[in-house]
Amino acid sequence: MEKTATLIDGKKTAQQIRNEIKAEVATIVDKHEKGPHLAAIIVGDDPASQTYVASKERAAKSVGMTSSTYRYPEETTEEELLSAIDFLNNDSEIDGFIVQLPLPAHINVDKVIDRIDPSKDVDGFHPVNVGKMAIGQPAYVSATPAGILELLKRYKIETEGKHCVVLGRSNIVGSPLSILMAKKAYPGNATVTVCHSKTQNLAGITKTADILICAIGSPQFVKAGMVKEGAVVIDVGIHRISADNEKGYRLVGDVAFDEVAKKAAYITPVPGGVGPMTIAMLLKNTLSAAKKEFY
Ligand code: BQF
Repeated sequence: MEKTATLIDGKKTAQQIRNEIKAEVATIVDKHEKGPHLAAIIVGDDPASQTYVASKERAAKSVGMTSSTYRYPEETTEEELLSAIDFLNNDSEIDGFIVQLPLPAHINVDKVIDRIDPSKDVDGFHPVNVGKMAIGQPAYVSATPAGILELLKRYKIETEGKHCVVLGRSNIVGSPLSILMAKKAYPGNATVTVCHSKTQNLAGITKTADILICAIGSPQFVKAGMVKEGAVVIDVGIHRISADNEKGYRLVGDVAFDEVAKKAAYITPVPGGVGPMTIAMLLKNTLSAAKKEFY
């Protein structure tokens, strides 16, 4: 028998977290007669985004939270979207809300995120929350990086002194992860390298990673030859590739799973790895919002 990596089960871990949140929500409902309320704004009809928002709504309800989704057509102007945000900022019934990304090209995403009240920014995308996270103050942390740290913690993966290579430098995943993994904390205390589209000798660097976090946005980009024997491989990618099944597609990550699993010590699958954790951590942030933990 050939050896294979231990699977880091995000689906199972996310279910555990939802159970923990559900118990806390029940306590809040007992005391205040209402649960935390998460709202979502979605603009346009991108099928993947529709799926994500539906998952978030279902997950919120599954833990006893209230969930409201506000749907706007593709042609919605930036001004209209900003007004919708003002409305939710000022609605005391809403504990936290998200604006589903990506937005249509005619809308400036930075302006939109800037408009969200930081105390309701459960996605942790507002510059105030990003800044606080960066200097170690209590803040909403972007759900995907938070979910990855939670997986490392629950699987008791050692991070101190390890070389953590982050592939990708997005505002939502790569950048915050690189900051968090370098912090004096657990998980953290790692030596962090950020790689991106201009990185020279990429495979030479990834091969030195004890922990390899793949968030480049290119399907099955990371091959076995880029991975060190015994590495921990976290796959943040999520891509629909056409397949001969009912849906007409299947999901793959940024990692060529089958070949990399033979080399890694631990690996997250796609689906069922980081994705479900992203949703669970959004609920955790919403619970924090209802408890007014940070603001
Ligand atoms: C799973 C996202 C790119 C751009 C915008 C579970 C999700 C995905 C996969 C999910 C994502 C990706 C979300 C699985 C939310 C993660 O079982 O593997 C859940 O819903 N995600 C998003 O809201 O916006 C994105 C990826």
